[in-house]
Amino acid sequence: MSDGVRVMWMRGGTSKGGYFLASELPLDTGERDTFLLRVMGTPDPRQIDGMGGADPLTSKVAVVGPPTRGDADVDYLFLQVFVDQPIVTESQNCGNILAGVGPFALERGLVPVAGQTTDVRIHMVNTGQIAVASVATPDGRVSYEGNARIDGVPGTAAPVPIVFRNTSGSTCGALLPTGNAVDEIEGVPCTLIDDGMPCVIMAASAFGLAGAETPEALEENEPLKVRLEVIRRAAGPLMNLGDVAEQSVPKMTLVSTPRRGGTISTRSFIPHRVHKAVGVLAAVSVGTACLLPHGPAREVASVPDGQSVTLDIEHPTGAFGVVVNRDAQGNVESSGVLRTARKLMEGRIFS
Ligand code: NQM
Repeated sequence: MSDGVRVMWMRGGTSKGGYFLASELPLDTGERDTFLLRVMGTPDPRQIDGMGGADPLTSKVAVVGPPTRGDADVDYLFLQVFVDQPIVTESQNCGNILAGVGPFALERGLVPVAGQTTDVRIHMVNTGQIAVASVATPDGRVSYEGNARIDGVPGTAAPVPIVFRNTSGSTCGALLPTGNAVDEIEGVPCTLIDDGMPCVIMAASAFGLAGAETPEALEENEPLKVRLEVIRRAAGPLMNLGDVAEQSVPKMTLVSTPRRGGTISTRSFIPHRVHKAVGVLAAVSVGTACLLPHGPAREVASVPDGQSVTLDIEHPTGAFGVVVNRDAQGNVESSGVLRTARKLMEGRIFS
């Protein structure tokens, strides 16, 4: 590693991390993970000796390479590098870092430019689904500039619309892995759901909260954090995730009535820090929970009518719109989200 490894640092949606070509990282996963821990400066709450930003949202890695299936243009493996524990996990997907994958693949020549915009079919290796991202490519190259605005990111950038199909049961094997819309864990009614991201959805009121608390206030609430972790550890095996002690799933989402005219209000523990916004596939999963016949989400949600609806998932720094298309039976067939991405730097990184 003395010559370093080529990397591009990018903002993807409301997250940030290092984008690597798979062929330029160590093949052995143990060696790869040791390298990535050094890259981020983990374990250390400040990540002072690395590039991580002392937050799970800025301690993320995309590994991108040629496709291993015929209906994709590229493979994308997401790796969450923990901040204060020496853990690199493949156990979750990330729809925010996903937003940078199309631009990165084009920049690295894995995919040719197709016109004013280029659709990149991304095989999300962690969970096995395809996402299609449309990247602005005027003048034959990626453009990061534009008028799209997403909550949680200042300013505007080129839009990166993304469509997901068949995200139901991506990791847990079924949308509702227990077969129930509601299960009770430690006396708290929970929806255990996976529409792209395993989430445990609970009413904020079940914890004596309003649901509009700041992330900082929630992170200071030690008894709450302890209780949520007990519920999370119990939910893991019920969701077919096994022992989740060292996994970053399931996400623990507290819901309440919308405050700003949206569909529902959320506060998400991911799983130990509180998200400053909400994850992409987590928002899709919360949106789908709002459409269930009953449960903690449905009870507080304000759901628009129709087969194709936009669900505005409110979060601490704004709202996240998920366009949901349902079949005649009401099952979610596909969902669409708007993200943006920005190339921040490229160079070589040393371990
Ligand atoms: O749910 C953070 C993020 C995410 C995940 C997390 C995400 C998603 O915002 O698809 O994007 O939940 O750890 O980057």
